[in-house]
Amino acid sequence: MLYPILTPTRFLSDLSGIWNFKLDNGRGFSEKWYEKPLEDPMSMPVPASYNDLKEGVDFRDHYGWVFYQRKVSLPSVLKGQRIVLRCDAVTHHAKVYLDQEMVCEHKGGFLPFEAELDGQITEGEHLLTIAVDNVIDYTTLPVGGKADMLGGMVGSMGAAEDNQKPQNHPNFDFFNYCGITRPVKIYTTPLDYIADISLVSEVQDGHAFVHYEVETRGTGECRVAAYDCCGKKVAEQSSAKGKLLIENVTLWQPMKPYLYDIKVTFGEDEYTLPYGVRTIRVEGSRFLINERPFYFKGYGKHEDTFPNGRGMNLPMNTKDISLMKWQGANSFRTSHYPYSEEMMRLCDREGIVVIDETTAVGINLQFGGGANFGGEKVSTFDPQHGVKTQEHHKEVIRDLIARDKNHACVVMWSIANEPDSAAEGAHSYFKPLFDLARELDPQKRPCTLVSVQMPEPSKDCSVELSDVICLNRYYGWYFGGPDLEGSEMALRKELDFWNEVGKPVIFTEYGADTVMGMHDATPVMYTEEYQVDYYKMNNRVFDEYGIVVGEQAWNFADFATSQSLLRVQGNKKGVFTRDRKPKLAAHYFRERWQDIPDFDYKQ
Ligand code: GCB
Repeated sequence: MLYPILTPTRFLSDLSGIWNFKLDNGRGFSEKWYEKPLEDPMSMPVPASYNDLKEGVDFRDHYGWVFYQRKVSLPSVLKGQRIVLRCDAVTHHAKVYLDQEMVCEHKGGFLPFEAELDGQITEGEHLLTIAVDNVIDYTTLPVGGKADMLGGMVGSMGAAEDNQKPQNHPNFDFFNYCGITRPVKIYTTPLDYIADISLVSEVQDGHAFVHYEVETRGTGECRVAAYDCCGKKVAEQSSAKGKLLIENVTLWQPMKPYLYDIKVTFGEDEYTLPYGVRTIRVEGSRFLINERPFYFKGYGKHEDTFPNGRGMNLPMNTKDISLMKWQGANSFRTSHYPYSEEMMRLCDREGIVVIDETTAVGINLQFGGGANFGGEKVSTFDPQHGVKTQEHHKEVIRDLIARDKNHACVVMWSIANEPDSAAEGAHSYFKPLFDLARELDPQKRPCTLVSVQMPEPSKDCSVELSDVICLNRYYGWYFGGPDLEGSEMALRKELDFWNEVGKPVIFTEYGADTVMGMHDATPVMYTEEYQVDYYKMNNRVFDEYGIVVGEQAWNFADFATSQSLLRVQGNKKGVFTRDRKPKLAAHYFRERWQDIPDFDYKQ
């Protein structure tokens, strides 16, 4: 799937701005709100999550549908073009109407979808309405507890049982922000057009073959050319499938990015894709980028800022990458959903390495001791009562790879975060998903699932399925805290097990909640000093194991969550605060990471 851009043959209009907005009162669809201008609408920016933009619990925690609306009209010069409406992310379920007609519907809140409007959009003004639903349950990704039961990761006791009002019960630890969180755009192409481009690099003796495949609709001649960063043509072919030879190639390297422009023309259509040439391979317990052992230094992140919620925030994305570079970090994971394409393009140009995660978080009914299903223990993959997400999970994998397959920054697919991967049925659930990702990715990147801490890691289906073992571990916090000595022993014991498995290991989460400004001479939990000691202990152990090829602290910054006894106005495991001020640990990591090279740190 191509990112929409302006080219000599394509027009692009970004519909970002203030839209009309209304919470559904249960009659939005029966009264067909999409057919006429919304009555007494609120003002709402697009893109943004709506939750933090008006006051009050009823607004922030609204359950169900909301309606966004604006007028659109297109210049008549676009007549005769193919006209496409593109929504980059609508969380979690969208119904899109143009005047009286529904033009498309989409499930899943973090990937783009499109509708062709050629027939519908005529001269004059049209009413564009996007109805958005935020309901999560055990058919959606991310997963929510059953709406009619107590649920979620941290179930509450008592009063909530008497409240029959439907609510979301996220089975995950981040606020269920929703709305139109990324831009809505209209773009055009000629009627015969370039539908997709897939690129794979092979590097030999300083030269690269870029294997390409252009998917087209209609008829026309296809030409593909590569330009270097000075705009000089370095290779050209005239077929829809083939390979470009780039002599004396400059590779895309972590922290030293280099992008070629791959320019495709087909009939009257033209599209240019920035592309970094690099290779990825796992060999034994090493993760090779351009054939050199890479060490991941960085974070699990969130798209989470105030008051945007999960709404795209280009300045904050830029700031985050700058702060990571200031520390010597080189990578992050898109926990726990695909991030905006703007962020992925930024990482390509900044040389940041990305582990790209699907929306599959919460596929684990063990959280809260099973309290999420009214206290009844339900096995996660129980065919009758367990999650019903596998088909949708496949769709998400398809759409994620379709969107991100050409990004140089993406070095691995994360199929899920902390599923119940040692449970009965986990292997049958995940094997087809790994197979699908491996089949669909033209670059054949490694695949992983990110494992939750568990008593018997040998039962984790990740041992067999993952190319790289990704561990979320909280030795010294949830497990063993505040006894860092005992926690260190337990961590070593687990790593001895992984040593035998022999695959590369990345710690994709480890962290301790820390309230900025809380200090003590004797480090106690929640102080900035404890966070530093916690990380020192964990890092000391990682350094002793050659199989550990990466450390990604949890989390880059404090972030919003549902309310619970364990969350103090959100999750405070950030190494930075939510407004990006460094805690002590940020300075500690800065010292550590500046001394750790991107390559050849281990072995
Ligand atoms: C985890 C989850 C992450 C949570 C984190 C925590 O294991 O993957 O989403 O936020 O723990 O802080 O508890």
